[in-house]
Amino acid sequence: MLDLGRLEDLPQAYRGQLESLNLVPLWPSLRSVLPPDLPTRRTQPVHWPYQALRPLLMQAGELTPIEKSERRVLALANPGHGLERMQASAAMYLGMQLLLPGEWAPSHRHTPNAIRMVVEGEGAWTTVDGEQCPMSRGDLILTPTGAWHEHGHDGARPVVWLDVLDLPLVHFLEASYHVQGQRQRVAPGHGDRGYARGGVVPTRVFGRSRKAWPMLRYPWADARAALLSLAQDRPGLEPVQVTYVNPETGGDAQAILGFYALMLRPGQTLRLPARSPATVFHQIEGESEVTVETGTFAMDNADTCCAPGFAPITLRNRSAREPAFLFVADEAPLHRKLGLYEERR
Ligand code: 1HN
Repeated sequence: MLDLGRLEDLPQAYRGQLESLNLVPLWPSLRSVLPPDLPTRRTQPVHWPYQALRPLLMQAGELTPIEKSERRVLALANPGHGLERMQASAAMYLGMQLLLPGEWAPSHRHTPNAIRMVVEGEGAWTTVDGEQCPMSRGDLILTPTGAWHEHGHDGARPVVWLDVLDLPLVHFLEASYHVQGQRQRVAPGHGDRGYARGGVVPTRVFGRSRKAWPMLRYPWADARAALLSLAQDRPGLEPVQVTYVNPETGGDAQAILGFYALMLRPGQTLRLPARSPATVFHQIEGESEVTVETGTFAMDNADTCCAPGFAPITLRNRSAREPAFLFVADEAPLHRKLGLYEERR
């Protein structure tokens, strides 16, 4: 390899002149921005066990009223990026949000895209652009860029969900901001009812839905049934996985991050190739094991973990009797759009 010159090799006076003119020599820093063969990744494999974070989230409910927090969230931060940056990977933000009975998290919209994966509790709802989406365990609810959204809770027990946003990317692009709104009027119609059956979509006399985001709620009961049916139909199929898509286009449900549900058959081990995007796993049901490079996380119900890009990942169902269900989020749509997507076997 070429032996590149160091900054210190240059005369001090010359370096001073460069600095005063906002100029920087590339060659001393070339290897750090273009390392050989493999990108430098700040993203570390991290495991956030739900049983450890839950009491602290409930304590936040006692310490901070919703009026003082707007959104009561503990961010799942990756120490590799520095905790204060509140990012799980280069493009993904994760947070656990708590809404107590009777609370209301006011309406706003913002440029980053968000999704909610419901973790526990019944009776809460999110209204997205006028569509009121009930929240039950495992449901996926989209809040695409620019969509008004607010959360309310008519149930009796705390409700918790996992937020996944592309905030780190949008913030990095200097494009992140929000707008405060009024309580929304709920409009008739539910995308998850209109699009309840795969392969047939609602049709008007002329043309299809003009909504950019026709489906906002993906009930867990439907995704789970799709996985079980796929597993039964294809006993030899190794990855039993579904992608959350826009049912009008068949493309990814959101533009930047990808969302999937994966079933591990009893006792199954699944080896995933190393891929360029970072990946997040959240245990919806059952118990599994996630091995990233050399470290292994034992995933129990509602646990979340992340893996950097370019790392081989092995998933294993720890139960020999029950299937395990994982919710998966990744940066693949972004990598594909940018032409950066890679798999290495
Ligand atoms: C946000 O708007 C929500 O609407 C949750 O529930 C988490 C994290 C960062 C920025 C905006 C929400 C968020 C957020």
